[in-house]
Formats: sequence, structure tokens, C-alpha cells
Amino acid sequence: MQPIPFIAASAEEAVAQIRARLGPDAVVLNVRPLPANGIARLWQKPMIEVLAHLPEAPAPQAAPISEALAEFRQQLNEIKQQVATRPQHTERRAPAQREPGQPLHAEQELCAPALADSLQDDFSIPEAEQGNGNWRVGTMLQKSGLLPLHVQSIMDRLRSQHGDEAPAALSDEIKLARALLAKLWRKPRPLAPHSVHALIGPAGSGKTTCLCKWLTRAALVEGSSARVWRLDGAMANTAESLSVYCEILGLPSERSWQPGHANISEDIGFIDLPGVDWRQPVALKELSGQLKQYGSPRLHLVLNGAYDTSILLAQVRAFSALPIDDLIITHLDEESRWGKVWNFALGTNYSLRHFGTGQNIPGDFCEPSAEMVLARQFPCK
Ligand SMILES: Nc1nc2c(ncn2[C@@H]2O[C@H](COP(=O)(O)OP(=O)(O)OP(=O)(O)O)[C@@H](O)[C@H]2O)c(=O)[nH]1
Ligand SMILES: [Mg+2]
Repeated sequence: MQPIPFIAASAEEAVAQIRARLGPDAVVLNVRPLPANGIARLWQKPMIEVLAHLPEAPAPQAAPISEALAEFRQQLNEIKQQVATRPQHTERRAPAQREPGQPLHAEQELCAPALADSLQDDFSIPEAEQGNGNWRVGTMLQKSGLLPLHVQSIMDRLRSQHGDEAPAALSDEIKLARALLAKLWRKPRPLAPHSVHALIGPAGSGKTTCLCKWLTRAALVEGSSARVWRLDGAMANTAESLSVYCEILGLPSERSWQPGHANISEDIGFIDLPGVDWRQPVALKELSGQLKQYGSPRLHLVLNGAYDTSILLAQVRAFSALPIDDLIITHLDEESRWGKVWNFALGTNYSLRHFGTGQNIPGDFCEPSAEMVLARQFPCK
């Protein structure tokens, strides 16, 4: 649906307009102050323009599965060429059976026993399929970003539930894997009313950007009252844009914390802090002490999802010294292998609260679900 501009004098007025026209599922794409014209600006209240739309169901993305099949096909072509250049081998082996003119599917060809036999010394089984009988979905899971450890645990469960013999069709294997993964998804805890939330994490992971997105959703879509603290840490918090953004939304933002601030009358409070060097235990200890002064707010660890999984897990381990509630994964617009997020779901005790999928404030922000991630991993059900 095309974005619709709403012009209002306040955040509350904008919410009322958006709700009346688009309902509660509306997503805010942009907010900007409107300049008052001429002399009228002396008495006119500044207006804001809010762009909102109703998101459509995400279009299935064909890339990951077609990439996997393209790779299968490429491997197959290489195998065929190797067979063609070895006449003795092909004489000994019977060709795979098929009707004349019937197209060969890559997976059928790879599974044809005669062909597989003839290539035993040339064709190594992908790591994810070793010891997994004729199940093929493990390779797909690994290619979509799951660590081999988690792939193996999924494959072990699939085989113990459904037997060593994989279903004939790859699509049925995928269905079983999807159903199993969906059961392993952990939902984040509901937010307590009047709670304060601190977004913490490594430098530049997208904390302030996410805070602005979350704040706009809370204020403009859910109609909540909100309050923001932009606080310094070991480094100064230079995110001036956050204060400007709060001004546009007409929300209070403060630069210092006073005793008693933890008991807020607003529906929700947000603390923005500068990034912390997660490789330095001292820096994490300092952050921990600082957070205690703020009455131990709810902690959301913000990580750049485009980083390598080994770095992400090392960051989770470092920050787990703090009482983290859940994770927010950003930069997913820069990552095609969304299967990576299962490494958090399966390899940590944390749930995933939000995904950031772009630089736009306040758009490109969503509450993830197993279905959403699986739809990206396996666009064809
Ligand atoms: N592509 C993309 N860029 C993002 C996303 N989230 C944030 N960014 C960009 O990443 C950069 C850092 O974002 P910030 O929100 O300032 O990060 P931060 O964690 O607050 O940074 P520090 O406070 O300096 O630690 C900015 O250029 C953002 O526009 C995202 O989901 N996708
Ligand atoms: Mg910041």
C-alpha cells in the first residue's frame, strides 16, 4: 500500500488520524516537522507530517532456495563432466533411469544410486549431510546460516521423529524442518507497563536508530506516552539527532539521570547509551554499575546481524555478564542468510524482540516471528 501523509499538530493527533484511517497495524515510515510559512509562524503551532502505511504480507523471496538449487545443478554439471572424461567408469555403471524427455531434477540426479556409486571418490558429501542418511534439508539449513552444531541437532531430532529414511520429496523435508524450527522459537516477554528500557551493545550496532524506531511505534502507532534519556557512558553520547527526534514527536528527552527517575508515569521509558567495547571486561563492569544507578532497567542487547556469527556469539557471551532480557538484531537488510538468527534462538537463552532492516527512521523495524524467518529461508513451502 502507498504511504499516506498525515499532518497533525502533535503526536497524539497524528496517532488518532492514523488509527482512524489505517487501523492498529499501521506502520510509520517517516516523521518530519513542517516549516510554518511567512508571518504565521509567529503564532502557528509547528505541525508534523507523518508518513504511514499498511504493510502488505512480505513477498516470498526466491533467492535462497534458487541459489541452493543452482549450486546443486552446478555440482551436477561438474560431476557429469568428470563422468564424461572417464569412459571406463561409465561403462561399468548403469545410467539413472528416466523417461525420455523428462527433465532431471538436480536432487534426483544426485541421489541416483548408480551415479553416486561411480563418483564415490570424487564427490564428497556436504558436511551437513554426513551421518544424516539421505536427508538433504541439513545442507539447506547450513547454507541459510545455521551453524553446523545446530543443523546437526535439528537433523538428529528430525531423524528420531521421522526415521532415517528422508521423505521422497525435498519439499516434505523442508516442511518437517520448518515445523520443528517453529516449535523452538522463543517469544519475548510482554513489556511491563511503566517500565524503562535501555538499549545496550557494541559501538555502532544500531542502538540509537532502533530506539527512535521503537519510540515512534510506541508514541505514534500504539499511542503510548514515552520519555527518553540520552545519557553519556565512558564516552559522550553524541546522538544529537535523538534529542531532535524527540522534539519533533513532542516527547520529553533528558541528558541526565536523577534519583527517582526509574518510577515513570509515562507508559514507557527509553535509555540511550553509547556503545561499549565488549572485548574489555572493565568496560562491561562499568556499564553494569551505571545501569544499577538507573534502577536496573530492562536490557535489550542490540547487535549488527550482518556481522559474522562467531563475532555475534562472542558479543552475546561478553554482554551475558549483564542481565539481558532479549536481543534486537539490526542490519538484516544487509544479510541474505536470515537462517543465522536461529543461532541466537537455538544457541542462547535469549528471545528476539525486534529486527532492524534498514537505516530509515522510523521504518524498517519489526517484531520477528519464526514464520517470518522461515519464509525468508524457504520461500517455497
Ligand atoms: N543498513 C542498516 N543500517 C543501519 C541499521 N540500523 C542502524 N543503521 C545504521 O548504522 C549506523 C549506526 O547506527 P546508530 O543507531 O547510530 O548506532 P549506535 O549503536 O547507536 O552507535 P553508538 O551510539 O555510536 O554506539 C548509522 O549509520 C545507522 O543509520 C539497519 O538496520 N540497517
Ligand atoms: Mg547511539
